[in-house]
Parts: sequence; structure tokens; C-alpha cells
Amino acid sequence: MKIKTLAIVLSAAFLQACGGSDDSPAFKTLSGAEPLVIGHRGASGILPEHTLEAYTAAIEQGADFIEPDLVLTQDGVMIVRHEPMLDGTTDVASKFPASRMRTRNVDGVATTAYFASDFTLAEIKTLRAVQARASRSQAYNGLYAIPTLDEVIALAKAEGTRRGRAVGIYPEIKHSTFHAGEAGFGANVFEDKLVATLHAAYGNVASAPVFIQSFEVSNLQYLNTRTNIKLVQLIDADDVKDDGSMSLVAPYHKPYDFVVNNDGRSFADLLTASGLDFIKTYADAVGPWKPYLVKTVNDGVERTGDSTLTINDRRVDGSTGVIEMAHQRGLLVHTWTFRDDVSGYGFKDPKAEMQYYMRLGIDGVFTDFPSTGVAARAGLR
Ligand SMILES: [Ca+2]
Ligand SMILES: [Ca+2]
Repeated sequence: MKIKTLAIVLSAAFLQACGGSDDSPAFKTLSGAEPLVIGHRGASGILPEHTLEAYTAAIEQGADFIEPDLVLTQDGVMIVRHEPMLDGTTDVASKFPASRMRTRNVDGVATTAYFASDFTLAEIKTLRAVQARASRSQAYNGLYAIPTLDEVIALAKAEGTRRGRAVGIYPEIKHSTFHAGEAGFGANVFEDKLVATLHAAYGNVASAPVFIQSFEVSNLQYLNTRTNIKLVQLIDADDVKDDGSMSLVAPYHKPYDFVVNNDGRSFADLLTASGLDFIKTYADAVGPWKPYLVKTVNDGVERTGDSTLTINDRRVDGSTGVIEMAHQRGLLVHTWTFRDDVSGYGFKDPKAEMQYYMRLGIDGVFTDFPSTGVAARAGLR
């Protein structure tokens, strides 16, 4: 019933992006539809990330999707945080004694912190979000609560109804192996919780306005046996080397379940022809970090306006072929992260940067500043 109600308010662009009819051939996306604008952690460029206020701002700015990163509380509730550690994005250290900190193995890195999985939801509800980036406004610190996934879904649905358009959600299971083992929940418990919640909210259908994303592989393979909701394989790296190639250093070199399972493949291996063939066996989309998608050349020209020649000044020089290879296999390509306040590789203007990827055929962009993404897309119509 819920799905039918929602379908009435789906926009044409949204339907096309989800694989519907194509009447905007201006874009070289998989379906020919307009690329999606995904509010990365909400409108996190202006408000503390992963708060209902930041998500609402993203929707206000025109984001098609909002992106809740998920971790589990001690009592097993899905809340939105980018890390299982609460230290960087909340005021936990001012509200709980250091004796509540623990040292835990986070993807092979011993980390001493306040972990969400050591606090009940009731305790976490006493916390307030803070801005994690020193370069961004600190004016909203201490104002906003830490939401549950249920609250994010309710917000997306209410805002979608109120505005007469679909507002999708793009949940990410953070650190699946950590939650299953180190945090003590057991294998696939996190995944089962997410599926149960999403099916109750949207139905077990590929047309749900939902993408589930993960940097790990085996949990997505498991989810593929449990849900028809669209799945996204994220592809990370450590950095970009001076010569423009990808730097693959632990723990960002490969999916962490590959580390545990002694799988020899790196993230970069998953973007080769055989790697994409593999991803196609369980996922609907691939979400590489953006430097994987464009070639860059060091031509000695300063482009970012800071009078300093860095990796960010390299001239972009077309597609690496990843977008085309993924599209040949029927995989959508969504990439991240575009920021108004951080120079992208080869661009000073974030709108021009996103338009470059949109011209190449990208199916969706994650941005901390959704209004810039919306403007970039509008400029290409
Ligand atoms: Ca994320
Ligand atoms: Ca520069």
C-alpha cells in the first residue's frame, strides 16, 4: 500500500533514474535519466552531519536522496553516524566519563574511543551533534540530537509527501565485520535489522526509493539473497599518488571482509572488467571514490586558486573507462564526494567539477552541498 501511495509522487526524473522511461537523452547515464543528487550525510556542508536538521536542509536544497550512515547502539538500534566512534561528531566526552571509553579493533586498527555499541539508545539520545570539520561553522554545535534510522525514514516520507516528490534514502552499513564480531552482534544481524526495517517501510521491491551501500562485499552478497532493494558496492582507496594513480594502503586498500577472508583482491581490482563482472553478480550499482573515474595529468598549471601546486591542480583528461565498463554491465555508477569548500581534483569550481562527471555519464553524485549538485545538473539540461 505504501509503495502505491509513494509512486504517485515520484518525479519523472526520479523514475528515470530508477530505470524508468527515458525522455532526457542529454545525459549519458545508464538509463538516460538525469543523474541523482545525493545529500551526503545531509547538507553536511552547512549543518552538523547526520542530523534530522541536516537531512531536512538537503531535501530543501533539492536532494533526490539523503544518506544515512548506520551504526548500532548497545541495545541494537540503528542510529546514524559515520563512525562507530562517537567522539568526533558528538559531545559525548563532555557528558560521559573517560571510563566509558574502550579500545576496539576497527578494521584492523586498535582504536580507543566512545563507541556507539557501548551506549544504549537512551544514553545516545542525551548527546548532541557537533561539527566535525574545524573549517565549517561551529554555530550549531550542541543543538541537534542523534537520530535513529526510523526517524530518518519518517522524515524522508513526511518531507516527500509535503513537497510532492520522492525523497529517497541511501543507507550505508558501516563496518559490517566490526559490528558482527568486535561489537558482538553476530553475523548478518545488522543486515537482517536493516532489511526488516526497509521492507516494513518500503516493501521488498527494487523500485523502493532506497539504495543500500557498503564498502564490504560479503554482506552485500548476503543482502542480495534477502532483498530486492538496490545494492551498491562502494570502492575506496587511501589517497591519490603524485602521478595520479590510486594509493592503496590499509585499511583503505580492500574491503575489510577481504582482509579477514584472505581474499587477495584490492578495491582497484574490483573496478577491472572481471571485478565489475563479479560485482554485477550481487549488486545494482558501484560507488567508487571519484579519482577512480577520471584520468588526470600534471601539466604544471595552478588551478585551485591557492597559488600552490598540489595533486588538486592536475588537469582532468577524460574517463578512465570505469563508468563505461560499469554501464556495459548494467551497473549504475554513483561517486563521491563533491564539496564546495574542498577543491576537487582539477577544479576550483565545484559545480564545474560535478558537471564534468555528469557529462561523462555518472548516474549520481554524493555532495555535502546538494544545492550545488542541483545547479550543476540544471546547467546541463
Ligand atoms: Ca556514507
Ligand atoms: Ca593549487
